[in-house]
Amino acid sequence: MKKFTRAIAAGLAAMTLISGASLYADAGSYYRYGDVNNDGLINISDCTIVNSAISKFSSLTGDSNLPVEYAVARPAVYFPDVDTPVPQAADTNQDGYINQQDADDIMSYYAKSGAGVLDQYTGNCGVYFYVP
Ligand SMILES: [Ca+2]
Ligand SMILES: [Ca+2]
Repeated sequence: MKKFTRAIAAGLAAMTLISGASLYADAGSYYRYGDVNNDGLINISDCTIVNSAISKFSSLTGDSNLPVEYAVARPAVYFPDVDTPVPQAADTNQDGYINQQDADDIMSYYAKSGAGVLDQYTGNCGVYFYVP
């Protein structure tokens, strides 16, 4: 038990070091897949935001696969009602496109989270990633 506690303490210390380092480097930030509006929650709002970004791109191009770099380059076009959007967080399966699969993935995470069966969720929602 003592060993276990020590391992946790070491882990926490390491995490503190990592977050401290990124703070001083002032390079970028950590975000979570699925939390597109960056409010700390992954819920129906994020799903709605993703769906409206896809629909916007589709109305402009006829294509329902919004490339992440387009969304990053023009957040005001694809996320007009979101103060601090994180477009990269919308591509939950990390295939380079924001599309229905990602919206469904966010819904799946949200539903499983609400039902208390998050252990059955197998996607990337909730996983931290770094934006330089
Ligand atoms: Ca959110
Ligand atoms: Ca995707």
